[in-house]
Amino acid sequence: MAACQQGDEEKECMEVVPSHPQVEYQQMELIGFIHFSINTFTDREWGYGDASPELFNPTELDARQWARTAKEAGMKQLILTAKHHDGFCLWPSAFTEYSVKNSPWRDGKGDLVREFADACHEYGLKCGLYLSPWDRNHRDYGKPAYLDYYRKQLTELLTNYGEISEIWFDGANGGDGYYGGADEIRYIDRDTYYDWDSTFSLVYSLQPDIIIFSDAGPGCRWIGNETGIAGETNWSTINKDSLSIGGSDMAYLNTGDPNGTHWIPGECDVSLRPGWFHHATEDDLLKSLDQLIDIYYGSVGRNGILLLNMPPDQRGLIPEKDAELLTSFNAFIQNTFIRNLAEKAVTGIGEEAESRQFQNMLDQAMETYWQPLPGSEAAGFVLDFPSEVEFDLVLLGENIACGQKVVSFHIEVYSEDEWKPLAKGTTIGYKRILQTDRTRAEKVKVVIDESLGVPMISSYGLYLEDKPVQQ
Ligand code: FUL
Repeated sequence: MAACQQGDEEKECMEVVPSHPQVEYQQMELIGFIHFSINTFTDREWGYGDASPELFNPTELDARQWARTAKEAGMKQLILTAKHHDGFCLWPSAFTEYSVKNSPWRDGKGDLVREFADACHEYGLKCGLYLSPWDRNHRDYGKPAYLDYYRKQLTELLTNYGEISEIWFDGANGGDGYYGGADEIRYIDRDTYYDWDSTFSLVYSLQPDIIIFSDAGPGCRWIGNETGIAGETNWSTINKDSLSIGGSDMAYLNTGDPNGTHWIPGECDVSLRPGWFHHATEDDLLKSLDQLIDIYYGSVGRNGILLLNMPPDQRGLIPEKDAELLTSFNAFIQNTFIRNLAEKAVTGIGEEAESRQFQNMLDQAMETYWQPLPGSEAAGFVLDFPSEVEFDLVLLGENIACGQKVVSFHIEVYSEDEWKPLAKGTTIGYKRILQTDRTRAEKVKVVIDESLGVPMISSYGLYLEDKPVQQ
């Protein structure tokens, strides 16, 4: 049982509900990924673990440029690959020589995790770190001794850099590698080797409010693909026992489960470029603005968090073209969602209680919401406009602090003296955006067709897309 805020009262909920950090996490909507490491200099995606630290030598590295770019893109958090699968550490870990301390960058005195964390905090961004469980450099990988090493590294990262809001545990595990010169293939039993429960306890003891990402949560879950697209049906609830890190069913991760035992919202990761690391050969292969907009509707617009990767180049800077694309993406979001056309409506329903409820959906607060009045027959509401309204996006959101309830809904519009169906959807969750044909209507009706318990709709909007005209 958990406590959830309902209006001014706090009530006990029987449902599966998010923790307070999980609500805050979801409210960020858009966050950024920084893949940067020795791979940036060897032009690889997965380093083997044997590249010399001498190769790591960014000439103009500026973590503040990363943070500024993220801020201008509307992101609320950045996550850095402190250690990718090759094992190279971006901070001078006391437990390995395979790190920035043996590189020419800043004469071996640099600490990129420090510069990154400071830049995030300076720009008001939350700070997250990626520490790959698979380590192709370490001689003990695959043996119990490696776990001790891994946890010591986690302790360094979660103790020395202020507040860390998310830790990323990747599912790629085991295979060939350098492994201290052994040069061999090592497989691990992904269900037992890492003893994740002990690692999670350590993480929470060091950073109690942190969000732990993995295929299996517990803070948030992988959405099951690397294209940034959540299922059209996307529950934040899922059965934890059906998941395993590196081995979960991807279709299940993509949709979640209405009967899920735990609240583990989906995080949708995708890169601006074909690869996760920067490769000069991909400089002309950036996603288009239209593709990014589709990803936004498929992630944030389907109750997900969008984790967008923007890899710095060998200078240590996010390329100008990538930064410009991100700025245009943010301008699209801001310009489209700045004007909620639903505000023009006079509610069709006369009762004061109901019109107050309508206002609850227009304010920015998630804790205030519309729900069917006791005794009302249909779970739905009608907006009546003084003159026809024109829109092509419908936005709905639930008060997820009290769980996710809506199973299906549909929209109807009234024009030329008749009601016509416009669109339908399944789950809503924190935010659901439906794209529709450009539509003019005098009245718009939202009907909740099926719900697990009484729905609590906390946001409602009608918008017209503001896409720049393509040259
Ligand atoms: C994957 C990794 O193997 C990729 O290199 C990348 O870091 C991506 C975000 O996660 O599983």
